[in-house]
Amino acid sequence: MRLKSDSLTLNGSAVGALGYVLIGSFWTFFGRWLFVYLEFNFFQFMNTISPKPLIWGRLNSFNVQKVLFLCEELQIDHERIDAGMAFGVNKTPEYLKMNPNGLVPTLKDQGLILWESHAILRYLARKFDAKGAWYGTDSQKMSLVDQWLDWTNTTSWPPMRTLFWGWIRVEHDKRNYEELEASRLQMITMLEIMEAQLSQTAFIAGEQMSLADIPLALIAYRWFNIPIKRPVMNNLNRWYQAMSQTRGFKRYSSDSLS
Ligand SMILES: N[C@@H](CCC(=O)N[C@@H](CS)C(=O)NCC(=O)O)C(=O)O
Repeated sequence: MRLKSDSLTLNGSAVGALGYVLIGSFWTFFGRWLFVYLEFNFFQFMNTISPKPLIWGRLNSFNVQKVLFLCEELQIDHERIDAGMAFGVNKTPEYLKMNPNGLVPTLKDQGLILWESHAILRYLARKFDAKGAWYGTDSQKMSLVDQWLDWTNTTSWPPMRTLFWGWIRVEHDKRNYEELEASRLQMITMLEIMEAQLSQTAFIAGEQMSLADIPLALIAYRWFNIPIKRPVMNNLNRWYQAMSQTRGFKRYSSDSLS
């Protein structure tokens, strides 16, 4: 009788354990996906009834930080959804429908879906900065801002990206130190170009701070916060001090790098 009841208890526990395993596996495989799906649709729905711009992207992303920096400067009321790397989301079919690159950031604003961080910066400046303080109002000023924004993406970020990943996201025993040194030297060449410009103007595209200073300040933050040798550049330092006093920089670029 006792034996029978023990074996009944055992069977009950086994069924219970199996239940936990099944529920656990279900949650691991589908729960997170379901959560992402519901969150995604909730924010999409809210965006149809509220005019706030919606931004997908994680806080430690260089390209997302550019957009958030400007939102902070212009005090743009917005919603943000974590996406990218550990957060996932950016490879889901729903996200890929919006941004086929599967990268962050993506912006949704009143039916407009926009990717490419610099396109988003220009859009937000045109829409929320009526005086044109950040992008300019005449075509010459705007073209200079464009020039430096393009230069950042094509020329200045690639070596900094290698340095940043190598020093911050790769274990020390797996680092390619030769590649890191080559990127450090390339970065010095880039920064000398900035130093020369900043010896003539207060900011990179002229006498006023502009959109073009935002990505470069985020790059400079990375440059000054990795353990490398840096030549002294007085104009760059003066400009960097000015940039680090801005609200956008203080809010989105003062955390430790990750
Ligand atoms: N040219 C794009 C590049 C976007 C990009 O490379 N984003 C990175 C983050 S900085 C990304 O999405 N990485 C994949 C991930 O976070 O999962 C832009 O300027 O928006």
